[in-house]
Amino acid sequence: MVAIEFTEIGKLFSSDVRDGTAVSIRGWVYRIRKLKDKVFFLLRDSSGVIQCVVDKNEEGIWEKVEPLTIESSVTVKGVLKYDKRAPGGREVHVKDIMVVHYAEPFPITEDAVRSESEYLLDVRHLWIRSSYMTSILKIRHTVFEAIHEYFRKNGFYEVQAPMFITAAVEGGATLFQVDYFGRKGVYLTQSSQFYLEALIYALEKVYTIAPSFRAEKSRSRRHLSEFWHAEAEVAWYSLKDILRIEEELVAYIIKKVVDEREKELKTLGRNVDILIKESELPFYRITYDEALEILKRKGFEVEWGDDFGADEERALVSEFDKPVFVIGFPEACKAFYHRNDPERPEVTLSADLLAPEGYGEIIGGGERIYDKDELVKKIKRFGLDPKDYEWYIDLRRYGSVPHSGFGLGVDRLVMWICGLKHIRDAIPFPRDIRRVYP
Ligand code: NSS
Repeated sequence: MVAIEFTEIGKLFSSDVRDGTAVSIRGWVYRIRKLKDKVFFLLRDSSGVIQCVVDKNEEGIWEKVEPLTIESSVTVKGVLKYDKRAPGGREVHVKDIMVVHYAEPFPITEDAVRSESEYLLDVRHLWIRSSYMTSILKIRHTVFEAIHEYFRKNGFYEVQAPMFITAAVEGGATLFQVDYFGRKGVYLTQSSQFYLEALIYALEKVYTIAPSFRAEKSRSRRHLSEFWHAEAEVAWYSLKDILRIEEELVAYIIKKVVDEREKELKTLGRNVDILIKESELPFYRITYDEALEILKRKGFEVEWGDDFGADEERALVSEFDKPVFVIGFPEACKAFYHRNDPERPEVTLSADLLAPEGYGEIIGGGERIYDKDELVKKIKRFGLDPKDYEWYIDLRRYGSVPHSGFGLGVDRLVMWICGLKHIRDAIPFPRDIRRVYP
């Protein structure tokens, strides 16, 4: 058998493919329109969509095309024609077709799509083929690529941390317990941070991209129970140093997406100019105290020491046209590992990065406690048992250094970049309190 070369459908729209070129393409039937003497169907592959036309006079083809169904898989030989009436100005006149699989009636109807129903989540394994989801998935791909690029260009080592762990990083309330060979006290990780902290003593600048797990008991537009976490940790770095890395990283990612994914952003109806403006450096920096003043002015009943929820964050970021760092949260708002400010011990040397347009927190980070006694005291102050954190405390026994790090919620970043209403569309197979299927 002679191997046939197939052209990517997206490439058929490039200027060097001339009218009248013979082409072979393959893919899935996206839409069909059957007339008396012609059948039009849109064929899609991962690179694009093109209209195909079958004439009734084409012998041996008509019988194969008449029973075609949405999502049937086919290979097509034909001639590329320029035609203003076709979407994108080009179409393929089919000269031969092989139907690899006649699909059963596709269950996703236009009504289901319009209603944006839960049903689309039940059939997520099929819905990911839509142009909406495909555009998001391509942007997400570019986001991951940009994260790796940024860190690698800036001297970070990529590392991997375990997913089975024995003590909470971000508080016991959202821990998933697992049955680990019958042993108690084993959980899914909430963050790779503590392992990155161990690794800086070998590699100084480290990062990882991995899932984190949180038993988030409420449903929200921006929480998943399994999310993708890009985390970095750097020896010798202060809060100020790490904020610079955070903003550079976010700006780098957005620039790459804008450069390489304009078509996908447009498909999603995302305003690219706004994104470009939003990624201009530096980002804004305000203190927790200033944030509190803004919220009070806007009528929120918040007191010093309160953490901000989604509503407060939305109100805050509406004041800014770029991301904003909120710096110096009170001790009680943040996990125990945050270093308290020696000049003002009631606040931590921490910062959240809030995304504009109502999206809110996408990064949490700051300086870590590096003095052993200070750490043990704070663990106790938080009602935790130092025994559970023995190896972590150990890091403060052997050449401890000041260090800082952060965690970026990649799905939240994708949600913002794509302009999505709900985080679950930012990830192919979302997991939340109600959903572990498909
Ligand atoms: O809880 S965080 O604010 N911080 C940490 O986990 C640190 N241990 C990270 C570090 O310094 N290495 O979470 C960090 C980010 C947060 O800003 C969100 O963007 C995202 O992780 N995040 C989530 N995304 C989706 N769903 C859920 N449930 C979620 N929780 C946090």
